[in-house]
Amino acid sequence: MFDKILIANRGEIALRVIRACREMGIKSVAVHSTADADAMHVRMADESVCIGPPSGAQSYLSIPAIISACEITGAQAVHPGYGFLSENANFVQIIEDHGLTFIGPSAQDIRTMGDKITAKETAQRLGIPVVPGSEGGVPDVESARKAAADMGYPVIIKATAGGGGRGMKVATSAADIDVAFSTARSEAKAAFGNDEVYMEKYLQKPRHIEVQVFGDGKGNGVHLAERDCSLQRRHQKVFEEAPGPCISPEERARIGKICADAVGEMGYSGAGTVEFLYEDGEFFFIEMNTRLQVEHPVTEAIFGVDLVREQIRVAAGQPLSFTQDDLVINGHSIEVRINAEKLPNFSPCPGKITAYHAPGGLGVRMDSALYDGYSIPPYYDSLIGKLIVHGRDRPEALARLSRALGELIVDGIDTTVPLFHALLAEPDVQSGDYGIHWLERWLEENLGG
Ligand code: MV4
Repeated sequence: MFDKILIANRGEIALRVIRACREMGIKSVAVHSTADADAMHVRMADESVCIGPPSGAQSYLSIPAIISACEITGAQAVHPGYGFLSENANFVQIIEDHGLTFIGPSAQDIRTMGDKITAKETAQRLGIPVVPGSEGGVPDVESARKAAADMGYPVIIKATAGGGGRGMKVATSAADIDVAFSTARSEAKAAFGNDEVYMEKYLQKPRHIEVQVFGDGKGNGVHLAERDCSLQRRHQKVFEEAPGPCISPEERARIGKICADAVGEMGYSGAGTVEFLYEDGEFFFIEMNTRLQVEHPVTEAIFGVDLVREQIRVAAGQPLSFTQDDLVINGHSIEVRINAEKLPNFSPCPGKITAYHAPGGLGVRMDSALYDGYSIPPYYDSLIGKLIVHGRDRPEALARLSRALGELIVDGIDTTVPLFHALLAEPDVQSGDYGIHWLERWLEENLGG
C-alpha cells in the first residue's frame, strides 16, 4: 500500500480523498493555486504544495507542476478526483513514466473511452446495447444525409472528441441536415480541435441512467447498480438518485451484469460509469466515464461501501473488498448539488461566506469544503457542496432531503438551495416521473429562465 498520496484537485472532492487516505493510514498531499492558499483541502491535508497562479490551466491542470509536487513530497500515487486531469490519458502516461501510480484506469482505457466512436465500438463488441447510428465517423454531408435516411429522422450529430453534451446538433428532418452537419463540425473543431462527427438516432424522451462499475485490473468486474441523473440543466446535473426509480430489480441485474462482464473483459482498473439513455424499457449506451463521478455518494449510501478506498486499493494492486454477491442495495439515496449561483439564470456567485451551518442527523451527509468566513474564488467550478441523504425508501429520502435543506445555512452568497425546495414540491419529482428534458421545461415555466 502507498505511504503518501497526492490529490491533484481542490474543493469537496479533495477532502473526500483526504478522508479516505486518513482512514487507511495514508499521508495526503494537497496541491493548490495561489487563490486557494486558505482553502479547506490545504488545511485538511498532511502537507501542501503551491503549484501555480489562480487559473486552472496554470495550476490544477499543470502536469509539470503536479509531477514536481510529487517529487518534492515523495508522494507515490496521484488521485485526480473528477474534472481537471482525471480523464487525461497523457497525464496518466507521464505519471507512470515518472515511476508514480495513477489512481484510476490505464491511459489506454481512458483514451479508448475519450474517443466516443471507439468507446461505442468497444461497448458494442463487449455486448453492451448501443444507440443505433452511423458506423464510425461521418465524413461529409452526403454521407450524413444517407445515414439519416437509413436510420430515420430525428437524428443527432455528435463530436467524436466530445462528450458531456458539447458539440451536439439535432436534425428533425432532411431540411435540417446540411446546417446541423456543418454546425456540428465547426463547433467540434473549435471546441476540441477535431472536427470528426458521428450520428445516432435521436431519442426524444429518454432518462439518463448510469451504471457504476468497478474493475480490479485483473479481469474481474462488478457493478453497483445505477443512478438516475435525468434532472439536468445545460448538461449540468443538479439532482441524482440511486437506485433509479424506474428500474426494476430484473432490469438492474441484467444491465448490471452486462456492464460488470464488460469491464472484467477489458481488464479495466478502478471506478467507471457506463452511461445510458433509457427509453421504453430499453438501455442504449452513449458514453463511459473513466473517473469517480461527482454523484458517487448516492451509490456509496445504498451499498455502504467507500468507493475512494476501493480505488486506492485497486491502484495498489489489492483486490476489491467485496464481490458482486456482497453488494446488496439498502434503501434509497438522493444528492443535490449546491452551487454558488444566482437564480433564475444560474449566474456564478462567488464571494465571502458570512455564515455556514451543515445539516446533520440520521441519513444526512454534507460533502463540502466550505467554512465560516471562506471566500469562494471566482476561478473555478461553482459547485460548493453536495447534500446527500439516505432513507429506507424513496419517500423517506425525499422527506429527509427537505428536512436537511431546511437546516443548511450558507449566508453571504446566492445558492441553488431555493431550486431544491421548489423541486421537492413538484408531484413529478415526488413520483420520480421525469426525463432528461423535464428540468429545462420546468425552469422555463417556473423561473422564466
Ligand atoms: C443523446 C440524446 C438523444 N439521443 N443521444 C447529452 C449529453 C451526452 N452525454 C449525450 N447527450 C444526449 N445524447 C441520442 N442518440 C440526448 C442527449 C441529451 C441528454 C442526455 C443526458 C442527459 C441530459 C441530456 C440533455 C439533452 C440531450
